[in-house]
Amino acid sequence: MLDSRNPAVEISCDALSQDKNLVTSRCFDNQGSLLVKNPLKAPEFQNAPHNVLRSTEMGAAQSQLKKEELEKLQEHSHFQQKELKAMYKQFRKEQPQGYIDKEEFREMMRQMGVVDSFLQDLIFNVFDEDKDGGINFQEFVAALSVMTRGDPTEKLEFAFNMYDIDGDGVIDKREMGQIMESFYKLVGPLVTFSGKKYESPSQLVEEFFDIMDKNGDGKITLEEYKEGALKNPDVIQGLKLFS
Ligand SMILES: [Ca+2]
Ligand SMILES: [Ca+2]
Ligand SMILES: [Ca+2]
Repeated sequence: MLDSRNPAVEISCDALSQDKNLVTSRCFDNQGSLLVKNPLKAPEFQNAPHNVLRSTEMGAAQSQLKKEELEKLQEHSHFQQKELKAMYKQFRKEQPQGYIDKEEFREMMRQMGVVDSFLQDLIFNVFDEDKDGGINFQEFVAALSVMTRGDPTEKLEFAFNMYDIDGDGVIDKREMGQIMESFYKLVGPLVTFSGKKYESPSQLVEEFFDIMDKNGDGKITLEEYKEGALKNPDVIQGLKLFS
């Protein structure tokens, strides 16, 4: 959430953890659209991720997941096998090629109201774990699992990976500056940090580094990020894209 009054970019299905049939009844409506809680002013994630669940590894022609693939996905996600089966079936039907490319993902994001191409790419990059330019079924499941059912540590790592744009293992001020610029374009001045309002992205970046960059080297490591997040939950609450 960016702002408790305007939780604009929270992308998750509501109350997933309580819903045993989340994939069909909660996450996806009758048309196969992913229902998104609090999208960026868009009511739902229309026509979206049934385009997503494609897998090159699992084979375009494969109509069902193999037993060992299912077990592996279950092991590496918070989804049950029957949920994974339903997700796979639904998405495979729509997209036989096995992955979603960046343009398709951008279109999905636009439908969600994420119109900023920089933000679209940030989100794409964190989904595309192996950085091959496509999101396969495993990558989609992994990201959705963290976004909807991940524990706090998983979500922190997810956010960290998104902010670490160049993937060098640290967040620097340039990266955080780019991100805050985009957030500002999206939601306007942010209200974070116990209600304090920040009039410019750079002001927020400086405050963020003051709090998070423990050794003052201008870079935030995952450890610093996690530690800072634990000590300053409202900072992270204000900055994380997915809750
Ligand atoms: Ca990929
Ligand atoms: Ca970096
Ligand atoms: Ca540091």
